[in-house]
Amino acid sequence: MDKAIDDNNEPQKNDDSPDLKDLASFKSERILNCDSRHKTIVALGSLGASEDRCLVILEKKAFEAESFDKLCTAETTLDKVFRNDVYGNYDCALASDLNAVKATVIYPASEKHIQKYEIQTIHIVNESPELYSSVIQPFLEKEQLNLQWVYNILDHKSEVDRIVAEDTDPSLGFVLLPDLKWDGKDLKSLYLLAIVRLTNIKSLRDLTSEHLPLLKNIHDKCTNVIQEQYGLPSSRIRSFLHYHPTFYHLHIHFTFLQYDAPGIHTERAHLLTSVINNIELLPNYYKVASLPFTVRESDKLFAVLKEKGLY
Ligand code: M7G
Repeated sequence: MDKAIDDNNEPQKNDDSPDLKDLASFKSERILNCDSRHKTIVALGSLGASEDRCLVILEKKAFEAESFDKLCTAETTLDKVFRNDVYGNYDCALASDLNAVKATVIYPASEKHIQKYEIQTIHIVNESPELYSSVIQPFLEKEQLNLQWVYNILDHKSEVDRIVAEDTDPSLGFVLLPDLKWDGKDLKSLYLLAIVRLTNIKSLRDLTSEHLPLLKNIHDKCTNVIQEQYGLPSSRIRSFLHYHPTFYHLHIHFTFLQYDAPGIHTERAHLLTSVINNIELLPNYYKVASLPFTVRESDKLFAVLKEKGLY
């Protein structure tokens, strides 16, 4: 597998590190983000005596309508805040098994992981093909995040039991599995990822008519599997690519349409059907189009763009 693009001085995962059973060994140094809308908190710290940095991301889980009855028992206690006319306002405590929080631990965490989760001022860049080839592409070649987790999935070294569908064809193939962000259960937040087998397509920018069979294969097979396994027709699924992605190995996101998933905004998400259509209309569309993307003020790329007088 081509790993040249992995050469980025990131801390490597220590495969001997045990699975965590609790967070007692996590020492928090700084809260990077606390988002009341998405009900998430992100802390930067360390684990035990290690000097490596660790990120802990906690996210309150959504309710499940089917198990609402379990929420209304004597174990659900109410503490009155106020009552006014017909309005009663209470602090409510649920039994711990109903109050689970999704925890993501990134360890060791690189500077890029930290930047990704830290709340930031962001700007839009309208990336022309010339800007891409002269500035952005050379920058990306030096500054990419490690893709080992992607190769581990493709090589069946990690997350094998989570694979939902697989096509082993060397040029049309992919692996479809739940995204890191999805627990694999709650259909209201369904989030799957199709990772292509080809290792030479970095992003949307690299796609041409040569890749239409791959894109159509992924679209058709993944939407069929989602219909069969989760009962959701393609009309209820949002399939899209990010530009720029965080990880430069082509992958396609599949989410439940009514889920306000992170990263679905117009400045970043490109619907798979539109991508296919654009390439059908113009085979080299993504080579000649200006593509917007966002950059944070703390990104190294922002400093590079500033140096070029673009900000
Ligand atoms: P992206 O478009 O490169 O950027 O998507 P984003 O992370 O800003 O969205 C990469 C996708 O891969 C994201 O949706 C991640 O949640 C997901 N992802 C990242 N990692 C490290 C893993 C992993 O180890 N396993 C799985 N299943 N998904 C991952």
